[in-house]
Amino acid sequence: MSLETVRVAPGFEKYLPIEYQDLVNDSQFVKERKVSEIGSFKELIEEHPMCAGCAMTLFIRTALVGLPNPEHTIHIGTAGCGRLVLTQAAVPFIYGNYGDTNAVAAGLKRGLSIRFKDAPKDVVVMAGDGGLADIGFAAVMHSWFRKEKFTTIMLDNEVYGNTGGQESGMTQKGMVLKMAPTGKKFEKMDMMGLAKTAGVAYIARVVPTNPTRVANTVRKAVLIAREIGPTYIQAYTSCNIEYAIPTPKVMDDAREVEKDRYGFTEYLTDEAKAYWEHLEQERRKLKVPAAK
Ligand SMILES: Cc1ncc(C[n+]2csc(CCOP(=O)(O)OP(=O)(O)O)c2C)c(N)n1
Ligand code: SF4
Repeated sequence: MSLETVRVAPGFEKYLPIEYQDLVNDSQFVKERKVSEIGSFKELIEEHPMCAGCAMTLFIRTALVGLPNPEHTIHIGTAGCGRLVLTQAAVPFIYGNYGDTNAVAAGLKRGLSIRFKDAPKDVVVMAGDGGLADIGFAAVMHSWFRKEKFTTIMLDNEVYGNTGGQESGMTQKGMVLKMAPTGKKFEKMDMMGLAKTAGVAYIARVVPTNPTRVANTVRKAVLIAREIGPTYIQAYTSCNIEYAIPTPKVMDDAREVEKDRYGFTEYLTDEAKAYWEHLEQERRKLKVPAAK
């Protein structure tokens, strides 16, 4: 949880793997990074076993750049494609059973707040639409109603990708999938609306067509969760395998979906808005440029 706890004795640093040296000397652990700098610093994730062209990977890669304090962040994930990337990142990861990510995150966040009163520890759940809107639905809703202070990010590929194409509550009505051969009979769940009803402090919907926006949204969500209450990001992260999107067309699909039905939206409660304005003022005073 802290570089200090794994700091090697002076003089021995040079014997550690180059990956470790880069991480402690030239990554987000040392200073805040911008999406536009990707390629010129050591990223928290560099390798993964996801399908070629998977938009979920692009989303997670840029989302990680937005973490305000990765050294003191814990990710909670579960079965589903996203954990294949998250488990490779230089951020501690806890594998919740499928369906209980938000219960695990709530307990963890509360424990961390007691143990580290003066040092904020950020907890971020990243899981699929099946994991959050279907099997984990109750735990998600209760973490929101109870105002648990962590961020939930839904990797919404509108299908159970990892298990071969079952419909989820987030699949669009009428969609035919390998394991929904007669087409989905119900509407896509309105998780944004449910988040609002539950009093979630910051809610955003994004598509990874604009990586800077993804990183900024994650930063905002994590900072607001730290101080105010639960935050929720719903990210369209198409499954090119189950939706048969040719790899070179993945971003075309993302742009079309964004234009048609998944435009960037954000909502803040009054309390979250006031807190965010305060943070922005402080940032301006310190003359720290906004991330780009
Ligand atoms: C309690 C439980 N039920 C079912 C499964 C099997 N399972 C593993 S991944 C998965 C679907 C994942 O879909 P989603 O959460 O939408 O993530 P994606 O793979 O699409 O990213 C299921 C049903 C499981 N691991 N645990
Ligand atoms: S199955 Fe779909 S969501 Fe999973 S890694 Fe492949 S393209 Fe991505």
